[in-house]
Amino acid sequence: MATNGSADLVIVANRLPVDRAYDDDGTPSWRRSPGGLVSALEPVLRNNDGAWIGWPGGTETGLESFTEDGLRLIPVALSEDEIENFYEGFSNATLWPLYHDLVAKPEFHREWWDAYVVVNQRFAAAAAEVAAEGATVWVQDYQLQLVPQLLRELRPDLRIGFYLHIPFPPTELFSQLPWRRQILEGLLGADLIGFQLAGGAANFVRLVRQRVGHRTNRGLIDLPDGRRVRASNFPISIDSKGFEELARSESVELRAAEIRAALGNPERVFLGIDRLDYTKGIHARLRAFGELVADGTLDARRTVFVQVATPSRERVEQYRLLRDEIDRLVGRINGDLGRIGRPPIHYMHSSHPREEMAALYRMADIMVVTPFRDGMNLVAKEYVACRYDDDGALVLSEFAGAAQELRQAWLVNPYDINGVKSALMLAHDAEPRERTRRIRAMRKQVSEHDVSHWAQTFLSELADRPRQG
Ligand code: GDG
Repeated sequence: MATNGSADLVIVANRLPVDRAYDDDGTPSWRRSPGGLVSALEPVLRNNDGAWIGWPGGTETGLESFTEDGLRLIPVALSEDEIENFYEGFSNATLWPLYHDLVAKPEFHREWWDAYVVVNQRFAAAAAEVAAEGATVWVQDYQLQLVPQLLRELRPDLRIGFYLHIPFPPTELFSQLPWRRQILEGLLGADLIGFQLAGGAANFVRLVRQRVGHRTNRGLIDLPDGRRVRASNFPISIDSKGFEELARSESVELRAAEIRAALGNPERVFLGIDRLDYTKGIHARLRAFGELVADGTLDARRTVFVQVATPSRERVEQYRLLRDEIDRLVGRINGDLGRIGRPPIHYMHSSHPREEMAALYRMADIMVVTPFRDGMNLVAKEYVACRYDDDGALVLSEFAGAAQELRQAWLVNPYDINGVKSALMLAHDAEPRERTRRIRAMRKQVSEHDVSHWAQTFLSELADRPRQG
C-alpha cells in the first residue's frame, strides 16, 4: 500500500498528552500532561519511531503535527459542535453512563451519533496517513470504538489493537444502544481487543455472537472474511516505582506532615481522591462518614475526612447536578457536626500536582475508594504504591476493577451504606499487624504488575496475532 506514513507505532487516543497553555502576551505553547498511559507508552514510542494522535482540547484548527520532548504529536481538531455532540454528548452522556451500569440514565440522540461517526472517521484518516507500511496502531478507549474498522478499510496492511479503559457492560444493558451493531463491528476491525477484566471480554464476545452472528470460541471470534479477532483482559496499572520514589522524597514527606498539622493533627485521617464523577460514589462515602460522626461512633475532634474532587466534564448537566449535591451534603455535615476549626470534612474541588497527590496518600490512614462501577481505579493502586512504610488501610468497592487484584482491601458494596460504615470502622480500628499484612500483599501485587508490564503484555500479544489478509 502506498503511504507517506512513517511511524511504526501509532497511539490513537481522544486526548493528546499535552494541553494548550498561553503566556501573558497570549502566545500559545504546549504543556505536558503526563498520565500513567503516557509514562507507560513513552519508552515504547521512542524506541519504535512512534507517533501519538489526539485532540489537543479546545477548538483551534490548522494545527500542524509537532515534536514535544522527543514525542511526535499529531493534533486532530474538533469544532464547537463536535465537542458538544461527539465528546460531551455521545461519549460522555451516552456511552459513559451506559457502560457504567446505568449509574446515570444514558441519552440517545441521533445527531450525537452522527458526530461520533464523523469524528471517528477523522481519527482513522489521521492514523492511516501517519502509519508506516505494516505498522502497529493502538487505539484507546470508548470515544474511538469505530476507528479499528474504519482504519482497516483504509489500511488493511496494519496491525490494529484496541483497549477499553472503562467497563464493557452486560449484554442486556448494551443492547439498549440503538447503534449497538455498528459499535461491535467497529471494534471487530482490531486484531486484539483489550478489556480491564475477563468479565468485560466475555460480555463482548457474547454480544458479538448474539447480535452479529459470528462464530466464537472463548476469546476468539472468527469473521466471515477469514480474520480471527481475539478479545482478552489486560488489567491496567500505574508507574509503581515512580510513585514509590516520589513518596519517599523528602519534600513529599515534609508536605505530608504539614498537611496533617494543618488538619489539626487528628488521630485518624480518611481520604478520598476522585474525578468529580457520579460513578465514583463520593456522595455515598461522605454520607456514611457523616452518619458515623452524627451517631457518635467517630469523634470529629479526633477524625477527619479529606475529599479531593478533581473538576471534570463541567459542561455536562449531570456533572453540574452532582457537584451541587456534594456541595450541599458537605455543607450540611460540616454545618451540623463541625466546631470552630474542626470541620469533619475537608472538601476541595480542585486539581493538584502529582507531588501533592503523593503527600496526601502518604498522610492518610484510610483511603476510601467506593465507585458504583469503575474500569480499574488507579487511585487505589497509587495509594498502595506510596505505602512503602507497610502501613495504611484501603476500603475498596467490589465494583472497581482493582478489587480483582487488591483482595486484601476492606471490600464493600457502595450501595449498602451500613456496609460502608462497618468497613470504614473495621479499617479504622484494625491492629497495626493486620494493616501491615494487608498492605504488604497489595504492594507486592502493584509493584509486580505495573503499567509497563500492562503495555508490554498487550503489545506483545498484538505482535503475536497472525498476519491477516
Ligand atoms: C479511567 C477509568 C481506569 C486525579 N486527580 C488528580 C490527579 N488524578 C489522577 C489520579 C489517577 C487518575 O487521575 C484517575 O484515574 P482513575 O483510574 O482513578 O479514574 P478515571 O479518571 O475515571 O480513569 C478508570 C483508568 O481510566 C485507566 O484505565 O482505571 O477505571 O474510569 O492517576 O492520580 N492527578 C493529579 N492531580 C489531580 O488533582 N496530578
